[in-house]
Amino acid sequence: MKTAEEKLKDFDAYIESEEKIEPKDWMPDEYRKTMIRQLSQHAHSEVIGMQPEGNWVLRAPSLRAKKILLAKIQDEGGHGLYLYSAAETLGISRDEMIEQLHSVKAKYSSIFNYPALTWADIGAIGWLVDGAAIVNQISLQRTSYGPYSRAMVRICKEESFHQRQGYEIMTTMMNGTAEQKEMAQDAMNRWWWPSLMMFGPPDNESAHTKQSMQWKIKRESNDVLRQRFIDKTVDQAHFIGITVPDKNMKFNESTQHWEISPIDWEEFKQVISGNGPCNHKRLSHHIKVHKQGKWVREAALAFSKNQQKNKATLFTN
Ligand code: FAQ
Repeated sequence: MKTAEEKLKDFDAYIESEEKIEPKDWMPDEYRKTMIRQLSQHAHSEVIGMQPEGNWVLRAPSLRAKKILLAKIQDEGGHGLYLYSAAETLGISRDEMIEQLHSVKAKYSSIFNYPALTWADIGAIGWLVDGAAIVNQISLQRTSYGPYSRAMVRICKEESFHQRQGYEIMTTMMNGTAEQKEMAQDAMNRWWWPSLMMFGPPDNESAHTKQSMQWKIKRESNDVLRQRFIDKTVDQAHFIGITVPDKNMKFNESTQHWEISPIDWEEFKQVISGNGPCNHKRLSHHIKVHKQGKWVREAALAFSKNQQKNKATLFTN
């Protein structure tokens, strides 16, 4: 029988050899805890993220735009479901995760505490928010937990369509009337900084990065991913003639990176402590709808129990 120390040594060696950890494998409690925290936060973000966009389904400017937006929102719900299922393989139930969300013990992404005020915000969410999400998630395809890594592969395929639909909206508006250009710029001004905050605090203040990178849960640090997103997105902004709201931003020829002004981390802290513009609205809506959906969950459960009973009778007869 191996000691805890020996098990940990084997686990570390296994991670080092780029093998995936699977649900029934032994893992340190802290690894399990971190994985549950990140997976459940990620799942909650996908589901809460449906709210700002859902607000625009009935006001989409054309049938084409409405169909695309509906498909995107539905995808986000699906991502939430894969991620809740992946988290459940670690021994936590969906009900527990939802309870932690409702009692503010679990977080969801800071970005979804901002309002979607105009149609251009739908463009900005797709371009910037999905754009940031995809940079993070491409890296997470190589995460060490098997079910998370596999969910990420599928999610990334869909996110790339989401990013393109947002960029298409922004491109169309930037080629439109003066008012449309103004709306697109206004959305850019409001979503740029919050989308940079999505990557989390700077590396030197990030509580979990060091251990998560040792365990290959995170493959790259918050700052590295944030910089990758900045470099990609600034070029895309220039291409459609939209201004990045950062007067001091400059291109560093020697590093080949765009350097930005300092991020307002106080705003980030406020938002993740429940004081963002929409925290209360997002959570209370989720709680209300979850209560309203109780009968659906019960009916689905009763149906599936009935199916199982019928199957059992079929095999015993
Ligand atoms: N918001 O030590 P770190 C999407 C917290 S999906 C809120 O750096 P970590 C799709 C962090 O939890 C977007 N809290 O933490 C879509 C920790 O607090 P805790 C979601 C944040 O975990 C698009 C503390 O700060 N994506 O957008 C945030 O190592 C459009 C210290 O931070 C994911 O969740 C934040 N932004 O790194 C849907 C990706 N950042 O838990 C609909 C998976 C940090 O100790 C429409 N997650 N915190 O109380 C990750 O990659 C990581 O968890 C990070 C944070 C990078 C987010």
